[in-house]
Amino acid sequence: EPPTGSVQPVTENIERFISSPTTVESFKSEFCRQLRYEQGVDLVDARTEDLYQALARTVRSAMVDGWIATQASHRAAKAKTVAYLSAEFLMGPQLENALLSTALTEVARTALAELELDLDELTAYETEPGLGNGGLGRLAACFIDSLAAKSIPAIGYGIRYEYGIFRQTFVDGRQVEQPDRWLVKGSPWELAQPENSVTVNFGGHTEQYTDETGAPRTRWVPAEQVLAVPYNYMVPGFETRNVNTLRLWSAKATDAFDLQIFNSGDYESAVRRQTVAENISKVLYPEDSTPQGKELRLKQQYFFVAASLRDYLDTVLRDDDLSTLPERVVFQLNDTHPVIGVPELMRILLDERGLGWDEAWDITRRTFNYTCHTLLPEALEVWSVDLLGRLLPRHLEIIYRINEDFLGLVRETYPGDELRVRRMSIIQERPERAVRMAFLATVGSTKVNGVAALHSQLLADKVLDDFSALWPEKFTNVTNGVTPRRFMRLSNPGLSGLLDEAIGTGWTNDLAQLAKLEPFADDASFRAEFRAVKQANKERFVRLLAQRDGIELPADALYDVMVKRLHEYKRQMLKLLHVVTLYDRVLKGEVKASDLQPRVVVFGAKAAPGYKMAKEIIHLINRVAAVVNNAPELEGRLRIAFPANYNVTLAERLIPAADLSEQISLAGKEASGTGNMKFALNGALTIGTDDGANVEIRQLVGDENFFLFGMDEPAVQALEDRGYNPTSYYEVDAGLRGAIDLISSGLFSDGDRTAFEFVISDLLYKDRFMVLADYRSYVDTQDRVEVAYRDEDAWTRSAILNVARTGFFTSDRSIQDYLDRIWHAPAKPIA
Ligand code: CJB
Repeated sequence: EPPTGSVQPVTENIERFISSPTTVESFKSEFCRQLRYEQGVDLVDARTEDLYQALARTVRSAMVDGWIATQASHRAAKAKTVAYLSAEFLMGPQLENALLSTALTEVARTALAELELDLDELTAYETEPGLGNGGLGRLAACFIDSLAAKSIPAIGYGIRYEYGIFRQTFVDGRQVEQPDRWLVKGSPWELAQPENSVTVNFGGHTEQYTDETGAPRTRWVPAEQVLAVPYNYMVPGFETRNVNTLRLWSAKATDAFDLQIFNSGDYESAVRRQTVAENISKVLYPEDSTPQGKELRLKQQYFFVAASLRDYLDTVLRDDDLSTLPERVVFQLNDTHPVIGVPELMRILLDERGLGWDEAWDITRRTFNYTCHTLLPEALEVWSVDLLGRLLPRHLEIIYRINEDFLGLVRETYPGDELRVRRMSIIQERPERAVRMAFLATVGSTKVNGVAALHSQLLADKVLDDFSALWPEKFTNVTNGVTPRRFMRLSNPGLSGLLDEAIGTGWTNDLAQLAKLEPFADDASFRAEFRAVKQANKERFVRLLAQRDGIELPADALYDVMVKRLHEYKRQMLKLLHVVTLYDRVLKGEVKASDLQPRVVVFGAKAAPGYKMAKEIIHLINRVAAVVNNAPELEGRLRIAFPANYNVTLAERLIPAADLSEQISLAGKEASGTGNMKFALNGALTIGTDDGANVEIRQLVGDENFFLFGMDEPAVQALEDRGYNPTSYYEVDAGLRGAIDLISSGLFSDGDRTAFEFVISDLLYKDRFMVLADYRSYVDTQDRVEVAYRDEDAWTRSAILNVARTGFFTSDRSIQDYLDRIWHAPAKPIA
């Protein structure tokens, strides 16, 4: 469409006048222009910061043509769009990925070298945007990468938090959180579009009135307004010209607030209200899987969802007729955080577009789909009716009506079954009246999916069993995946080079081709090369950790890695008990230190700031590390490294260096896991329970290439039903007793025997996640790992087979499954 107003374009094709920096010469020129005219510094005076900013903006400008063309082409084609609604996008560093996707890595390297600058040095300078907590946010980032790579019209919608996930530091071994001020120097990757800002309303009341036709209608009369300002991030696809959009919203006070400043005379309180508005996008809530039910959090959710729906309908779609909406867009709900979008779309269709209830409901239900990421009951969001009614009165009315109709259907289907009606109600009555967001999502969506085969089965059989009985066809599975661009090609250039030589370069966007690697497992010279790559990756990681954290490690050791959020259900305590057991055996003279397989145990984990047990476990790990790492008895053969502030940047260096991947959650608790996939794809063997996607990994790599231990989900259920008594395990197992007693002895706490009572007494008397029940199986399996690792050839063979057999776990395949089972949105590669 031509721009409105008096300004007319001078030509259709402005690309005649400008060109994107795709050659060494033009790259150099754009870089210098950025440095001088945008950063305002001369090359000789430029600091690393200036150079990085100029470089990033140069690369960004190389993506703009594709980005503009993608939007124009998709609009012209009226292409069906996937709108991925997610409160988190844990993107990781952008520069390398943008260079890879634009195929400009070598151009940039050469251009910079000609200016006597080093690409790798500038790459290392980048601070990542930490706009997510963990798996759920990183999955969203992998998904938008794959959507772009597959040329699917897609938009990611989320929040531009001013402060991302906190920066973790350790003080005396305890976690201390520092604010993540990732935006203080500005982000070179974003394009603000304040002219496309939209208004989001809150509070107030509703009114009934009759419209021109005499029909009764409702309108929402809100009390507060906030402006949502879009910031666009380009999402380039690998080996396609398509560049999709990630649109993150930032909250700003509206003019209404400014007017009050003029009129009220109460300047201070007017400014204070402005701050209140802008608080909405201030900070990412750091609780992973444990929603706190805070008012500001609900405001965040409605804020970004309302802005996104408004943006999609008015700016992207620009279509008056919404009756075909389900053919034009699919709103994918990434967990329950965006579920308020269901009543929001209903409100738009009913109150703004004047549709009748039935038609509005039909459109809404056909437009939304819901992905559930958990099985933990405490992770399922509920919003008190009180709070929701105060903040979003019209939405609460709509939710009540949805529930009324839905319970009508339940009564009709199961006459007289009032117990079932109460169980299935979207509104829970106790402990307080509240909206069950997972139920609202299920009722308001066409499809509901879990994120691994076991998880989807448990969802249908346990968490949402009544719903799957009512609507079996609604439930499906899409096993998670990870992007091989970032987590192989970029993070593991050594392995990538080997793969390119062995099987060609096609694997990067067709990961099933990894199967061609299979015969190389039996090739001794290939195994030697594979081992050399792993060794070089360890050395690279050792150098990084020395520089980043001042941690000195041997590179010649089994690298045993457990990185993920700190959660009791993930069982970092089980890993720690194993380490303490190894130490205890040496102290007791049961094992000679010289017989120990040299091992470096790496932990990386952030705890939610208010999660006491998780923080105590972090403290305990650090205290054990301090003793073990300096214990003369161990002769340096057992080391614990717990670098603070594990993030995507560190993951990219650590995962390629790992030999052993720890995936040891209690069976039935980890929905899927995605770290497990990244490790296997980088040639680590897994020690794991039959949980989440571990099940599928093991099926694919084969039992002989996977260290399975512990109870499976039915065994866990049976033990729970029998009554679980952790102390009984302590009493009969001398190894377990040794480890626990060593912790209680004060050895790790300067003689203070009570220092870790909070953790230890919970283990002995409660142990909700059955650490003690799985201890023996875990430690015995670790002993098998140690033996297996000593057989270099057999181990390497298994590692290669892990790579060859896990191509299934590319997020490209996940996206294809979403397309086939849920979205049905065709690819639209641009010319
Ligand atoms: N997950 O990261 C989160 N946060 C939540 O609040 C709930 C679940 C994780 O999502 C990942 C992506 O689906 C899963 O792989 C992981 O098992 C799950 O814990």
